[in-house]
Amino acid sequence: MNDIRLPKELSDRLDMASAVLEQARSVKVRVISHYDADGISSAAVLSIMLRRLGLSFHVTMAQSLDARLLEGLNAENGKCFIFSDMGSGQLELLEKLQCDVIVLDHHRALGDSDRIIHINPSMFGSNGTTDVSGATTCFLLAQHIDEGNWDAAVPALAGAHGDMQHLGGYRGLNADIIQGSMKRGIIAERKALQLQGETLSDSMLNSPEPYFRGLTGKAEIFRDYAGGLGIDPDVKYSSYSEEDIRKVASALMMTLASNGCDYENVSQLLSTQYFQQKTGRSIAEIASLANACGRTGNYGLGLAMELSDGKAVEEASGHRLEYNKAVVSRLNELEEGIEEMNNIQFFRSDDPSLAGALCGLYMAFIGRKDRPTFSYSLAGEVYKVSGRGTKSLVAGGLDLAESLSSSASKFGGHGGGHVIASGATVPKEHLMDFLKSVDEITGRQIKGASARSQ
Ligand SMILES: [Mn+2]
Repeated sequence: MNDIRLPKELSDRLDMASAVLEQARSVKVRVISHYDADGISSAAVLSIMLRRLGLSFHVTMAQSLDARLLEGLNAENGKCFIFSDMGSGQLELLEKLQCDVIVLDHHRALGDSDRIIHINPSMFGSNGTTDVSGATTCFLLAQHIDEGNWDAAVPALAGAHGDMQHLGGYRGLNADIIQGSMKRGIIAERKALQLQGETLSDSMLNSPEPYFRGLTGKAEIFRDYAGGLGIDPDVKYSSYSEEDIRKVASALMMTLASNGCDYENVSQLLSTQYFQQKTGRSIAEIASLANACGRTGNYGLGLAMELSDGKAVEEASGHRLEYNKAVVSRLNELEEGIEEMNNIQFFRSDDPSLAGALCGLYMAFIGRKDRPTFSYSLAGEVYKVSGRGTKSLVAGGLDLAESLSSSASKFGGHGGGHVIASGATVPKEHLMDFLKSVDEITGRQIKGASARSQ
């Protein structure tokens, strides 16, 4: 069964990777993956694949690939390295490793390499932001090696979900994986309320996604709102009638729409969801637990939770609740307003581990929609900056990967990522100059596009 049609060049590279792994019997395979939900899910896909190949391996999650990490890796002799959900931007650095290196990534590739088996579908016609994630790229290799690895489609899709690629329905290679796994009875689809937690109170008081401006985390106001709907907020969703579901969904969608949220985020509330047949677990739930594990530094637990539905799930849920409460309380503060320039909005985040998530949630649910959002956190001598846009801003010309990387390089930093979500590191004395440059480039991108379309 050939459900995933791949360009010849990409499938040639998958052949090369599978040949390298064939030869890896005598060495230990070292997996280095990004620490977010997609990266943890990538590691889960690779674990399933490597286990089935009977190879011994060791997984590490990393926040970024830098020279120091590479130095440590180089000291480990005679290994085969796999980098997942990262690496395409650091090929030159990875070329220094004295052994076989496979990169499985979907971030914008800065060049290519003869030394490295560089697998990135975005170089061969797929859109790395919407069509394929790190974990679904890993899955391409897994299913290429063994049809039996189709069970790894569950963590693969959780990774795509973690990178927000489910919004508006899965596309491209992700959609092929959905179709292939439904055909094999690995997942099933069903229309359901997309709310975290078991009751409306859980969802509205302790969950930052979706975030309802003016309601989320605000117990008294929320109770009045629920009273107005005629819904007991402490009744479990599982005992809702069809009519309850419709009533709650339409009220919440109206609230999101009146907060200016994109249609995509609004319609997501009552939408098709995918469930693992064997366990009944939803892809969205796995993604959200993986995200919380990544954000709280519980990487090993995140991986264990993806690979089994036992005690790890319970423990991960506890970390998620703590994490969610911290995010909701910070978003409540940000509702009061953040700083702006002509074309961007931005805020300081004292907790770097929350910065990217806050930035994305602020952009999607709280802030102005006519400009991208940035957060900055001090980390030693540098500021780490996260940027998030919306699909309509991207359609209007926004390219955060370009604005962040070119602005950062002007001031001795570096940056990159996706058009819609990107990051940069900037020496601390240059933060404001950097933001001014991003503001200017953003203005050009957005206005340039509207001038072209006139
Ligand atoms: Mn990713």
